[in-house]
Amino acid sequence: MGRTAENREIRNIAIIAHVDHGKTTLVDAMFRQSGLLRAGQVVDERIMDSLDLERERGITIAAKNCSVSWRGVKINIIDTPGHSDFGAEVERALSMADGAILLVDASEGPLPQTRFVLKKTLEKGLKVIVVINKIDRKDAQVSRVLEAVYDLFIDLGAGDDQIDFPVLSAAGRDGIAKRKLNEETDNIHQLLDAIVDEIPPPVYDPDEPFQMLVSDLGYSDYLGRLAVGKIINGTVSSNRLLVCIDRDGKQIPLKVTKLQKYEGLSYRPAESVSAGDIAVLAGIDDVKIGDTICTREHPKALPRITVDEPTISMRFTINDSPFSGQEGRFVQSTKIRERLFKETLMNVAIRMEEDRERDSFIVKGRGEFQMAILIETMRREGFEFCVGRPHVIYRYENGKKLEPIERLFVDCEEEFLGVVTEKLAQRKARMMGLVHDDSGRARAEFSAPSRALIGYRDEFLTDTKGTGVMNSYFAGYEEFRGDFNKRVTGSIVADRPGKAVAYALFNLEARGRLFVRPGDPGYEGMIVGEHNRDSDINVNPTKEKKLSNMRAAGKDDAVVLTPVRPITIERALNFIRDDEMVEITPKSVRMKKTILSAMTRKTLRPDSSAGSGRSPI
Ligand SMILES: Nc1nc2c(ncn2[C@@H]2O[C@H](COP(=O)(O)OP(=O)(O)OP(=O)(O)O)[C@@H](O)[C@H]2O)c(=O)[nH]1
Ligand SMILES: [Mg+2]
Repeated sequence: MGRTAENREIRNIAIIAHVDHGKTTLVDAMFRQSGLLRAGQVVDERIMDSLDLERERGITIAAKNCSVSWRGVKINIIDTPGHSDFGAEVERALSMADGAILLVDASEGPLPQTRFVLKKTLEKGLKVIVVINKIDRKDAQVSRVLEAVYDLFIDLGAGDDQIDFPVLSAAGRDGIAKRKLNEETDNIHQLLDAIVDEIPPPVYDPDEPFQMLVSDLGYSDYLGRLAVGKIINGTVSSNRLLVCIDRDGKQIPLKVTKLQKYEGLSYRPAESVSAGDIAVLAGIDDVKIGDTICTREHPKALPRITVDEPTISMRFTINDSPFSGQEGRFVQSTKIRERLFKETLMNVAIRMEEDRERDSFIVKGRGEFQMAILIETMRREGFEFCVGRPHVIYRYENGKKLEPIERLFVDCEEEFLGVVTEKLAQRKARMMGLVHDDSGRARAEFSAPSRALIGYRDEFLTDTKGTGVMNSYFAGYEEFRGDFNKRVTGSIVADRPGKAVAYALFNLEARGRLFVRPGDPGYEGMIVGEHNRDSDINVNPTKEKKLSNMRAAGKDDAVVLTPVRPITIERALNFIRDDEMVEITPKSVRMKKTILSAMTRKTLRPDSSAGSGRSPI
């Protein structure tokens, strides 16, 4: 073991919490009050949510770095997502941090993802500052929530010094944070002080040569690929000859053409960057997250970033519908492969395998929402492709089949608990706990197979009349709990090409719920609706009324159709079955049978009309 030294000019913190507990909003307050933004400067809310999809959905998708300066100390901040599908982003962010701010909503208390992110942080031995946030909420219960946080630390086996965490109460949106709940303040200075005083500065070994762990990749139009990471030891300067050590231990020589470090929201050129700080290196093409960048003279790899294994998989193929190539710029399999491969480089949670036999790609990740975001991102870039139904990834150990299991927390009005519990029980979920509170709400905890939850959220919201809240975290693999039958419905499938016609749709309404409107183009094998029964039916949505009777023809225009809810990517992924796919283009989301011809479907699989486990939407 070498010597250790501290870089007291730096603090590296990750901001972690359950989804929506106010992380990104708190970072805004840090920007404002550390002098980064001019007084009165008008900026968007949640400045760090810079991706289009983050702004549209109001949620953080990727962990991102920024920095503020406080009392002469540079604080590198990593804002992380709270949605469980993006949990790997938190694990990646923690690889750059020496401490974490755990935000907990003052009314909701610790929720499943609070547990997940705290567990990862404690496992790394990082110091935590607890911030009970949103104390301005009328239903805030600061002391009860704080008690629950202590319980959580104990439950997760926190060490004594970790349990001895500093606590602040905050209203991030109002820019307030304080140690004592009843003290008056109009700023978050005490929080910034706590970061400087209580989060340990990064330590390094002054005798070791330069080593940096690549924790993020960026891209600049001028500089090309950027490698972002914490400098673990030594110092780096521009134009140094270095090597990058990859997963297999291979050393790839490289030269840093430009060296930068974080300053506020972006990065600025730097002569050199020293141990403990986060550097942004340009000039390195062949680098991946988890690689070590070090000197050619002393190449020594750091432990790679590890993230939980993917639990779900989905098939991506070229768009083989008759409409293929009409709306997208990138349609070829080579382009899709290239794009998915790029995703695996930038996104530690995503893996990709090629299935040459079926000219398709198996993409693995953490959840349906994460997949939906990847699909949406690709279609906006101009891609056209098809995807299959998400499947959970099974494992086999000692001859036993194992499946991913989630810990599910349901919060709903008591009157809906019965139906929720019944449906979950049908899906092999087990109730682990139940608390009734005074306000007539029930909180139930289940251990549920991940496959039971795919596509369940919509149904849950319907069953609880929109008032239920459900949250889950991945608890690990357990023995397969056996098949289960869900309530099933079939598909209403077009049997020919052509535009849908009001008259035909009106007559089809009795058969189920429709997805298309009059005038929507279609093709044979396209799914135009959800059948009320558990079988598929082939129909003609283009059928016009015979114009033999003038009066009747006039009436036709007056047909009133039930409004059609637009098909979103998430809805489509929840809806399709194993023999169906979603067709995605920059302009459209359509669902179709994998085999388009009704005749071929019939000959290949005479029983293909039987429903196979779709829940109604
Ligand atoms: N009442 C109240 N609401 C707040 C406060 N801070 C944030 N919010 C609101 O909470 C919601 C979520 O805020 P975000 O900052 O996006 O939360 P987040 O933790 O970054 O969310 P994810 O990154 O998606 O996990 C927004 O509607 C905010 O306006 C606060 O101090 N008080
Ligand atoms: Mg956020």
